[in-house]
Amino acid sequence: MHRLPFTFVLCLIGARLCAQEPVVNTSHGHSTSLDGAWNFIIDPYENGYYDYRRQPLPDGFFKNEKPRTKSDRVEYDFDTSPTLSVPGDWNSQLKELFLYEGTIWYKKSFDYPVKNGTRLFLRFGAVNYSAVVWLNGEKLGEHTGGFTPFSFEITRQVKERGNFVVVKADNKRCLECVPTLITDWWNYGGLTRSVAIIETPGTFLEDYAVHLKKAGEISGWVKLNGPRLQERVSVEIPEVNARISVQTDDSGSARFAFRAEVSPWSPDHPRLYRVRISAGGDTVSEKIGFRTIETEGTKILLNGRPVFLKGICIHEEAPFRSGRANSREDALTLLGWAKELGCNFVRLAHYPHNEQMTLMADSLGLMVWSEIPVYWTIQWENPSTYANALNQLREMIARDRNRASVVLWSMANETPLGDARLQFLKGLLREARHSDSTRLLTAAMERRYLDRTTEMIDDPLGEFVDVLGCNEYIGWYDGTPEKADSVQWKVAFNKPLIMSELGGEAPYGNHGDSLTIWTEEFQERVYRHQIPMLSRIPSLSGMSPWILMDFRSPRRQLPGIQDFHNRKGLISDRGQKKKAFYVLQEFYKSFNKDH
Ligand code: GCB
Repeated sequence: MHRLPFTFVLCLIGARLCAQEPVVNTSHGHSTSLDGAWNFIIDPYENGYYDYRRQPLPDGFFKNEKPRTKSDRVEYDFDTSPTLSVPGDWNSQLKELFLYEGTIWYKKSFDYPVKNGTRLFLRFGAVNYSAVVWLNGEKLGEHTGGFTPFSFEITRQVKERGNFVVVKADNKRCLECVPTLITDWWNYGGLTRSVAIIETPGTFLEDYAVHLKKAGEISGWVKLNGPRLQERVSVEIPEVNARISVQTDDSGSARFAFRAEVSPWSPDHPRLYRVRISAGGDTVSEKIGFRTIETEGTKILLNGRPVFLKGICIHEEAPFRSGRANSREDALTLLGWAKELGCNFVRLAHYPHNEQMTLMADSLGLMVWSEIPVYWTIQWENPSTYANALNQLREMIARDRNRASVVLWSMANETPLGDARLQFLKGLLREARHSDSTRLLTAAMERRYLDRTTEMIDDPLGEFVDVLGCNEYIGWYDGTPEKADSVQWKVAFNKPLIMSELGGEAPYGNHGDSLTIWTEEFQERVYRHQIPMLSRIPSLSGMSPWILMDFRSPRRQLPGIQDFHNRKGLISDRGQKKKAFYVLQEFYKSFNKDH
């Protein structure tokens, strides 16, 4: 809850990391979209930023200058430059940008009916990877991390007419970045998510949490931002006639707890209630579900009852067209397929997905694993890499802390053992626990062989998470599918286990016998041997095979088979279901381990 000092510390560690501003959420009533066509300039040499000695330019592209006389030499012009659609990655919009990694400048003009007494924030749903933002030629700030929202206050700068926002977006990969140089997904660049101006009163509800503490009891907190921090705050759930009023302290914070007979949210019953919070002149209103999630030994309990997480992994890849998914329709298609598969759970890999996904998961009834892109080999000893990961974690939680669907925050995927890595991840776990005690914490870990038929899960990180995640590829990277028949699993911790990845690749429509690699029949065979093996693991509390739909990856080039796609999807990127889809569907529809 102590957002400002915390942000300040982070910004000291990782100087360029953060917009030192609250992540203003879209639940605020008045929001004006800046989505649509933005002019752009491709700038691989960063001409708009540095001079020829690589010194910062005082009059860079951010000034959006026009020649004043006919003799003036200005070598760029946003207004006669082409446009890109926002939200949208640049790689999928222009052939020349398919493999582009570097800087692109974006510009959008707008008018705004300025009102006295209100505050304005410019909010970006996400920019991959780093963004520098100017309004009317004045720098607002910078942000690092490609998958989380950020905002800047623009109250002072906005005029009635002729405003222009300029964004320098840069998706160059780097060793110290999060994620780092190597991933198995496409490095889609640009303003991949919506941009909006959010209007608030002078003092507004910066952040709040409303959760089910136990049956019949709601608890939470609010945090105000502005000149009048001591206010009465009311929280109400009109449908059940429940309401409380509390007073904030001089830091603008208040905690509350009150009785409310809400019916709990679950995948079978994804009940959401309109919740209204008012403080001073500000009101937010959103639909929130109420549930509890905890562990007991090797079980996961949803609303106090054991639940088996029947899941699937998903990348934020757009169905039917290429590129990043970003709309409500994309979310409905992807999560609709997960429902059809028989899932009650999805792992949103390997970074926070756009907010339509968690909103849709709330309303369709799917539990969610949400993660930050601490993937493979991060610079564990670099303090600014740590500050960056911590900031992404903080922003992920700030955006989705009121989504009932999100039951697991994951810190990392397949990271190599070592002390620096353990300290790094323990730090992230501490932060996640501190800022949100209403979810379980996990990480997708690796396993090792004790002997040819015994798999061991004993990563020391296991001691610090609530739920163990483990990726394994028996039958694909690891032996034949039949190898699964004799493998036994040992787990060093008395905790629930989710097999967070497994699978094999096949392009849709590539048929042959089940011994022939890359065929749908081979992929189906992997699943047929995995399922009985998994069913023998007593502490297994869930699974999320890899992956719902094929996705683009620069690592996957095999012509005619992969063509820059990881083909482990159960569904092709054109929506065609492969044979393995039906194997998993049959298992999920018939299996009931919730006891
Ligand atoms: C993994 C990674 C995932 C890859 C997948 C694969 O273990 O976690 O990002 O895409 O394997 O297909 O190899």
